[in-house]
Amino acid sequence: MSEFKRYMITSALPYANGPVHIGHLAGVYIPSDIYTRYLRLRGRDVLWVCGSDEHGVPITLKAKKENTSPQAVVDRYHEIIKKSFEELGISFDIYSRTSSALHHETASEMFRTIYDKQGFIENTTEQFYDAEANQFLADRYITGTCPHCGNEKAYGDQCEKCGTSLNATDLIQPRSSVTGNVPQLKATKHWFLPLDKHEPFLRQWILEDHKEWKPNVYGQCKSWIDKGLQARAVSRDLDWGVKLPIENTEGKVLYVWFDAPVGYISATKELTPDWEKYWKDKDTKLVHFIGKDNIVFHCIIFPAMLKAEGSYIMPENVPANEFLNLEGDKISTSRNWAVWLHEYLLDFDGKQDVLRYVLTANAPETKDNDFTWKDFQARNNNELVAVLGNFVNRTLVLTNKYYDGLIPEATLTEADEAILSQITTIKESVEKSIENYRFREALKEAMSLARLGNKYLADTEPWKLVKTDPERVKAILYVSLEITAALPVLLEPFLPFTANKMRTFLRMDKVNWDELGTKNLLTVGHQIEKPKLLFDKIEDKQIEAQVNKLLATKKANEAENHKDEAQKENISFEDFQGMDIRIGTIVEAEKVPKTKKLLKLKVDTGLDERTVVSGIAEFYKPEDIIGKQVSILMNLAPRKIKGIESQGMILMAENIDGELAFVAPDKHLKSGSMIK
Ligand code: B3M
Ligand code: ZN
Repeated sequence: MSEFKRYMITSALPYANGPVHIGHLAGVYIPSDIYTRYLRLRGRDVLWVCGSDEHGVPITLKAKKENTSPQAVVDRYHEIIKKSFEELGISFDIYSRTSSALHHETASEMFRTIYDKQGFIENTTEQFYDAEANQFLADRYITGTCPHCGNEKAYGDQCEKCGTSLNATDLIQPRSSVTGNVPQLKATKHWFLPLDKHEPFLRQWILEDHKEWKPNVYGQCKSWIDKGLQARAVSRDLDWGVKLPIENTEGKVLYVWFDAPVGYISATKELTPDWEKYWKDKDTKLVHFIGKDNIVFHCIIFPAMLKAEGSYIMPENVPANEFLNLEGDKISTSRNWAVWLHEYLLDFDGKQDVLRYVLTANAPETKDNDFTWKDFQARNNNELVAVLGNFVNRTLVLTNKYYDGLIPEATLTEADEAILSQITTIKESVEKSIENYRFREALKEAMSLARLGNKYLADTEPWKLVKTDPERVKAILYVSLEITAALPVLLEPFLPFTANKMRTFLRMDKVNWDELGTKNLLTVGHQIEKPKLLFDKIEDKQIEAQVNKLLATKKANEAENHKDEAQKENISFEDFQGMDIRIGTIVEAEKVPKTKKLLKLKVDTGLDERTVVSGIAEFYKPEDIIGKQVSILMNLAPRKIKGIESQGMILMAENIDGELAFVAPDKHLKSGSMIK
């Protein structure tokens, strides 16, 4: 294994502004639980910390929306999150919170040490200010268009679409989230962490010394560093957060991304007086589990803070995952488009491992992935029930039937020994995959032992042999029982509830990972339990209920959106008449090269045939729309799009999901017919 003496594992602190959903689980908490459970099974010295991230604008915005205090919001969600993690078997050594006094003290100290070492730059800059709300607009208090990808809903600190970390003043067309007003600029003093000063260190440490990091993580870091690092403000004008620990700074707090990662350290302090060993001794392997939107904070900013402070170690790896979508759509807390953990636990009582299994088997480790309820059902029925459950059940049933549940004495053939030796081979490949943060592969390999067992039973058919060759049957069941006993060891990191059940069936204690394959796990004459099923089939109606729940959400969102779209201001009839809108017929259509959305159309307008570039390529194939009638705004000033002159605009209707449809007459009209 590795040269490290101990492990410090952290998982991103969830914002306490909503419950946890399957995206969080697949991205962060299940992989880190697998990793930590595995290390514990190997007897490693490991601490795993997490907690609620209770500061930051998402919390205060939520409080405002619900007409309550930030403290009330975090108290409520902290409890929900903590409880649901526990029920899913997420085995943190501590689940703490950043509103604790210990955390405030720890974060202040971190700031103060860097401050005393002249690690910050003091600077007065112009920040956005909402005069009506009488407050500065930090981070999510401001939205606007991302200068990098054009996302119109980017926040003042980050664009969630392209992952870029932003300064509020980078946004195009900024708006206040409080009043919707266009904000003004107002001078205010802040403290900045000069990332540029740490660039040589970061470049060497990441780009040279950690080429083994996942390509998505390494790539993001490289592009950040190559773009040139800039100083980042680590203070904010807000009244919720850790108060700035310097004199005369009333109304200022630490930036949430300054205090939150320090939360890992405070949680460790809360856990053990020995915490420094885990954070300052270079024999500790520090690993941060996060989602891809947190990469820069954990690979660039937090390490720069730790470096500036001077006494901490750096993370050895940051195995960030990509995103999990839900039924083809981006998971969203605000749109309620999610499978919420606390609801899952109610709807699928006792099926924690099914969710753990599906989210691991389908984890977004290298690219974004999709969760569907159909896939959930299929994986349960075809893999957990039909492979794992079936193998274990057959072994237990036959052992009870033939030997009253006693492990038989047997003479093994070479072929039997060869099967048993697979346990070690599989164990080694699981080990390798887990150590390299490839958990879906690791699970697949662990499950391959159950597949092997199933195939062995199918090939040897003990139920047929039992009359003619009872000695052989003893060997077959002995081998099957040893496999059954090995499975809970290999599966424990992934399916802890199932592993427990299996041990109960076999009446056996926990076995250490490293013992597996070195000795027989069951002794001859040992009594096992009467068989019970490990997994049940999930029926269509359970899946339909979940799909219907999502459909209802979709409907509700649509209604909400229509309500939201307030009517525009009145215009005069003359204003309307100024627009020349006619019916046209599409006569040619082709994709505009190197674009995703654009089609170049030739439209017969009755007057002429003209070229119009239209952003409809995601919804219409060129070959399907020849001959279609559309409405065209004729007298829109021509403009160049991707080098093509577009003469007019095709009118489109757009629904809440951003889907576009032509606005067309309900019977065929001559091209050029006027719309009035
Ligand atoms: N709460 C952001 C997030 O949930 C943040 C993580 C903090 S980790 C120190 O995406
Ligand atoms: Zn963007």
